[in-house]
Amino acid sequence: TKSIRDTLKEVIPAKQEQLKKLKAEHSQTVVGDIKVENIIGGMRGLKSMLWDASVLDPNEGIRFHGLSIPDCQKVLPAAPGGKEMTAESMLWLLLTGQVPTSEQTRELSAEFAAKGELPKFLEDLVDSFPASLHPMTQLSMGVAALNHDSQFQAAYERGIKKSEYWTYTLEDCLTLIARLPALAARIYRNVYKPGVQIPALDKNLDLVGNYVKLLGYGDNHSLTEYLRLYIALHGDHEGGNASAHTAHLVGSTLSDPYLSYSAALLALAGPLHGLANQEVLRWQLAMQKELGNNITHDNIKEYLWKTLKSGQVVPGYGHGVLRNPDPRFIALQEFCQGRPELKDSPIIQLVNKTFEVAPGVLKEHGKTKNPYPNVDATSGCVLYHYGLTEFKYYTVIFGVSRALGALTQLVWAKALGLPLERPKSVSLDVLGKLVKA
Ligand code: AMX
Repeated sequence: TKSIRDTLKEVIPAKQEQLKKLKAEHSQTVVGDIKVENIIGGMRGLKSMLWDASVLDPNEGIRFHGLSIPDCQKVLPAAPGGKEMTAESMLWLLLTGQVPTSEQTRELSAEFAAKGELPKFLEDLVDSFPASLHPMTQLSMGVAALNHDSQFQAAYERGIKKSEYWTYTLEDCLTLIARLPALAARIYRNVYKPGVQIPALDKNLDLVGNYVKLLGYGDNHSLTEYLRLYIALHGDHEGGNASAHTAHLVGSTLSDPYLSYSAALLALAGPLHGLANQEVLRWQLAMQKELGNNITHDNIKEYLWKTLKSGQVVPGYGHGVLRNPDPRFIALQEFCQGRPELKDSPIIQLVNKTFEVAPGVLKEHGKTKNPYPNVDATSGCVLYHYGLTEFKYYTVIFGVSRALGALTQLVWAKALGLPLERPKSVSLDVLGKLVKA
């Protein structure tokens, strides 16, 4: 079987050619206008960066190299004994644009399991963190420290040709992905289950299978399948979102993949981004507590208005780009509907009922451009049902997942020779002059 390295070697030249042609023939072609609203409005809608692996359509949602989420669920290989697509399958698709065979993904799983153990100094570092340090801070620090073994950094110091950057970047990215489960699980155990022995990686398991095992839930097949789906689905969401964009920006300085992704994780830790799933759960549990046994549409509606009138956002609803229910939300809902143990769960039923009411309320409220749920409206609530109730940890799982897309893009940025990112900023006075000119 062809390895991921050989597959990439084959697909890179065509993309390099495509870029070269665009550069040669269209460098000066205008593709859009910059409006004042873009400059003062967080650059929403401004088409200004290259990101090849996924494209987000406001109505349809995300496509990975042209494949929608239902397409991916159909064609991407599952783990032995499972039905859901794996992290390895999604990574292969993101990196190469091709659908791997089961054999190819299994080889990748074996490679990840073989090199996924943490260096001793890193275990000691993570063990020295106080349990009160936010798990995302721990994850970001751990990922940064893994750059101790960066092949890219070592090769750069030695002096390498630009055309070789991507190969060392790829090695770092694969090693980082391999080590993320052990790092993320160690943080979980230290913070929430201190003193419990963490098992070794199982050479026969896929990345997520091992992650769940190390977390201590290895005998829960349903949770393992949920996390396979969750981690594949959250793998990439275009390049402009805060974490992906951060990885890209930092990587463009030729910082190595560990440092780039460490920075991205700090962006993911914000409540408007990756922290939203924990906010949703907190909010849904508070609603559950207040409504008690009276969970009716009218009572949920009233609770929604109370949230909005107190000046808070409804967590899990709205999106910077999407203008319809997020297909990732739909995929997770369908996963729940297909499983009796989840269908009857009170928290999952409450998420469903909220979904039936919230879009109407948000439309009436009239502020958000998208009154529909994003993936976070359900993702954390399902984890809660499974007994993974430590919601400060949820963004860490998101962080394990988002590595797939953000690291893919670091490899491609090097393969395509993308330059240092450096947009031009303007002062208020300059902007004032520009609008008069
Ligand atoms: N509830 C109430 N008001 C909302 C809202 C919501 N869910 N979503 C947006 N609004 C408000 C905004 O606060 C803004 O109000 P303002 O004009 O007073 O500042 C107005 O509607 C317009 O915002 P927008 O253009 O529709 O959204 P945005 O692109 O600025 O922000 C997002 C997008 C996701 C940050 C926002 O919808 C939000 O805060 N949602 C709740 C938090 C959440 O679910 N985040 C998860 C995002 C997905 C992810 O990264 N994981």
